[in-house]
Amino acid sequence: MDQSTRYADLSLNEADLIKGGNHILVAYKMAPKPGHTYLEAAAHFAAESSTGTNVQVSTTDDFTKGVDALVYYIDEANEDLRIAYPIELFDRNIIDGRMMMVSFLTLTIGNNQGMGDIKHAKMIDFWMPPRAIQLFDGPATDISDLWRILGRPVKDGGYISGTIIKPKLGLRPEPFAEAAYQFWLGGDFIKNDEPQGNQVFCPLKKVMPLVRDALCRAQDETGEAKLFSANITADDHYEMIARADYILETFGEFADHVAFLVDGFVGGPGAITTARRQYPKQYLHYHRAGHGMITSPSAKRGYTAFVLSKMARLQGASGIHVGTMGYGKMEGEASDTILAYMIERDECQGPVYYQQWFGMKPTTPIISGGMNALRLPGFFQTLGHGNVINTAGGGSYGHIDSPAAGAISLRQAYECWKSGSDPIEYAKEHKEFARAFESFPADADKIYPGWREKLGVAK
Ligand code: CAP
Ligand code: MG
Repeated sequence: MDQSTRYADLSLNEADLIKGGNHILVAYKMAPKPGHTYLEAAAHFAAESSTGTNVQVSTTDDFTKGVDALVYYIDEANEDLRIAYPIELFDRNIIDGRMMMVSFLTLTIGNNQGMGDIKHAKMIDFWMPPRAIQLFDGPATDISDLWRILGRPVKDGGYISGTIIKPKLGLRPEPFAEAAYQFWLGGDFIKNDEPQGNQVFCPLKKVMPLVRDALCRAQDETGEAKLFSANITADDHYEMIARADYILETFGEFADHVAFLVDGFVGGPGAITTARRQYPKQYLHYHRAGHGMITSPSAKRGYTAFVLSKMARLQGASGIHVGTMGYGKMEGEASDTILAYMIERDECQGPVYYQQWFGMKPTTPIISGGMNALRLPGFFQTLGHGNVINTAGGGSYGHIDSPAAGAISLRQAYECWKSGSDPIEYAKEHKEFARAFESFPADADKIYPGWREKLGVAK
């Protein structure tokens, strides 16, 4: 059934829709299956994403038609489909009237994923009107709260050197806490790896007291504040709360040094909002493990990593992993800087829409995935600043001298970039950075050809 007369209006002007502020606009890359015209498939897509189905229903009235999602732009050659969703379509909390991410997803990336007449559709951008920005939680804390604890300027406080306790799983409480202590002797920030929680060989109630002790000893030894991002992800809301409460009680006087890590993609919007709303004083660290199933450029459905990052800020993530702009081990490229700029700035041009955030707190770009000191200078050059959290697991625990040396090499890489120094020249004066070349020789060969001769390191 061709529904384009009802669910499409190509006379609508995007600038007018933005000025009107009554719609959430969404841009997709969509292709219909053979045998369906583009506009007909697009209109059915909009129907299934709002008020319709595949046939007319007798219960539709004029009001219903007034909240139809409308296709307002198509460019078949580029698979460009843009839809205007009336803001009234989206579910609101009964407890406080706020908007919720699960409703945004269930409409804009719900039944329309897998329709019989759609070959593929992937969301590449969306625009939130001012009213929606007012109605999403947004971050309660941001990187300035961490800089304050670290004793740094709360504006442009700079690079936070971090790691992930490695190996990813398999450490019992004592070696886990020792790994943490060893890194904290040189670095700022440690996170649980995304699957670490309450495994039987490392019970949370045994390991957290030891991690707290390691944090205190490292603080005493270095005279510097240390931070820990504790994974509280669980299926059950009350399990998350039990973990968070126990961790805060355990860290006691240093509870403000604790961030909460939530595997937000696999955990879903509810897990993020549990942490955001139950613990607004704690930095909310959004780990995106699993996102690649739909955000990978090889995936033609779902949404992009850019869209995920933008949704995370709306939901209230204090920080989210945004990749390494192609410098690390995961998929990514230099143009991914847009993920960082969109979540840290108060307004930014996305792939399709210009988004204003109206003072919503920024979300920190968290840089992770195969990073080490050698890869960082090029990364900072690409991003253009160092106001990020970097977590390097292999880049710290793989340093041939020690985790602390690995941590120090990360910071030295930042200082090297910030000072505009040549990395090889900088390495001649900074031992831990120099030893990173020997720790990661394949990277050194690739990024700094001839480094052995220049640094006098024998094969
Ligand atoms: C990195 C990491 C992170 C990935 C996630 C891992 O470890 O802990 O989970 O960075 O990817 O388990 O691989 P390494 P992203 O530092 O040892 O690579 O940040 O792109 O979401
Ligand atoms: Mg990990």
